[in-house]
Amino acid sequence: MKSTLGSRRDFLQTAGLAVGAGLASRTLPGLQRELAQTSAPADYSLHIENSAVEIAPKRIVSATTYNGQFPGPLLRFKEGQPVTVDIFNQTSTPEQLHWHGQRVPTGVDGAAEEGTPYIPAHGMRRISFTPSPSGFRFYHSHNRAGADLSAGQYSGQVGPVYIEPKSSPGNFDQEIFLVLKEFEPTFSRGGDMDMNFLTPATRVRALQDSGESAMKASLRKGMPHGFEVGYASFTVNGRMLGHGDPLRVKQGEHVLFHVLNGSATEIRSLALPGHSFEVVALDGNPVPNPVKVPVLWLGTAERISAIVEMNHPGVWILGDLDNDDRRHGMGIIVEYKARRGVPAWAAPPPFQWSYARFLKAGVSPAPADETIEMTFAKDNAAHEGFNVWTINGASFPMTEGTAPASFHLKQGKRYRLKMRNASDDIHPVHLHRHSFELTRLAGVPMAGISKDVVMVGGYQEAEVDFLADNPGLTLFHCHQQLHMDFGFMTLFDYL
Ligand SMILES: [Cu+2]
Repeated sequence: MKSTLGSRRDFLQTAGLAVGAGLASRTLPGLQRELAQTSAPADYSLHIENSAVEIAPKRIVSATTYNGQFPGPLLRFKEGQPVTVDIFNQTSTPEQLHWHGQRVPTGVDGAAEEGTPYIPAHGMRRISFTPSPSGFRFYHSHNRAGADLSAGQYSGQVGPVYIEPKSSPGNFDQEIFLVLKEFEPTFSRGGDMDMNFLTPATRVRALQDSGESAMKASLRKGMPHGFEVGYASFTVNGRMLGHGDPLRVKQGEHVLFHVLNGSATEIRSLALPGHSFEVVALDGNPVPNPVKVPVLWLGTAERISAIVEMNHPGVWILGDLDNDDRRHGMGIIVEYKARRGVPAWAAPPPFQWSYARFLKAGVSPAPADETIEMTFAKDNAAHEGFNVWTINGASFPMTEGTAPASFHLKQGKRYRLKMRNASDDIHPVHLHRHSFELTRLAGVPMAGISKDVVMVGGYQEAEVDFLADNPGLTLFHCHQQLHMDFGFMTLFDYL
């Protein structure tokens, strides 16, 4: 069994001595002073820095990265085994590093809204926490980007985390991490989100009427469509299709792929001609019913772990279904041993994504103690040309600071979040520091699927349940950077 991050990076665990050595070579007095106060070396160290990233030969983008590379180093933790991480910020902007999908306290979660201290510009923070739950997680910047397309998750601040379970994760011959990410963002007018891939597609009439009348009223006033973001280049593990090392496989091998959509704003899909993916985990959490699918579909920040049996020898493109995005780099070559030739692509048979494929029939969720209702709405182009987003009529302040919590939890209670999307956009909705169970999507009841991001389709309703078991301020937001930065956030607190 070998483990690779794509094909070109070994995971990095900085030895204690290297922290000191690394520092000695830097002339940042503040860092040295602060490190001198810390006694033992940290288990891991991450350096936030501005770097050149070569996404294809002679195609170099400038990005903020972790440890000078994209994606950031794969961090392998052990479930329940405490770790310390030194985070050095070598940029001139205070930073937040968020441990997405982990059950951690507010002081280390990495969200200013929850009160996590910033990693100061040209400074550092040492944090300690106990990684959990096991499975595929990730880390990323939680800075607000606003109108700055070099900030937040638009740049290179994304890296994978794998928390090894106490029990065996299953049988496979090779484990491959894939981080999907676009570069060179630009603003455009009007939406291009294709959500026809998500089923069921049932829309709620009342939500549609309200969203469409708001949009018509805005356009009638002469407002343009709000800004959206597009990209010039697309990468898998930081390389455009055809420009990194291929993934090398052997016939008969079972390859476990851990796929992360590290995009700031986009939905991604992935297919490998002639092969199918047995989905074993969503957002790092094992699914009740692992089944084979021809296509993976991931909203922003979603993860899928899937096993592929390599039973169709050749040289193939593992790539996005979107022809344009794939031609601009969103793919990676899979090469069977002793096979040569031009990598082949073939569109998969028609397919639609549904979370319900991975649940066991006839299971119903536990009853909730309380239901919290939320309605999401869009105020077209309302803030300097950007759409403003509201939850129950209120948008989160656009300040990079905190705000009073809007929802109040009692520890130990099970809550049902009933979300109603009165916009035509699809939203990757994320809850910090807790996992949730999908309990109803577009009218279909379900149970047993645990996630930390759920795609809520345009004019659809979704329900998720979570246990209030991790006290402290808890951020809830849409993970689409343009949406979260312009109001689509709220806070829970514990009473
Ligand atoms: Cu959104």
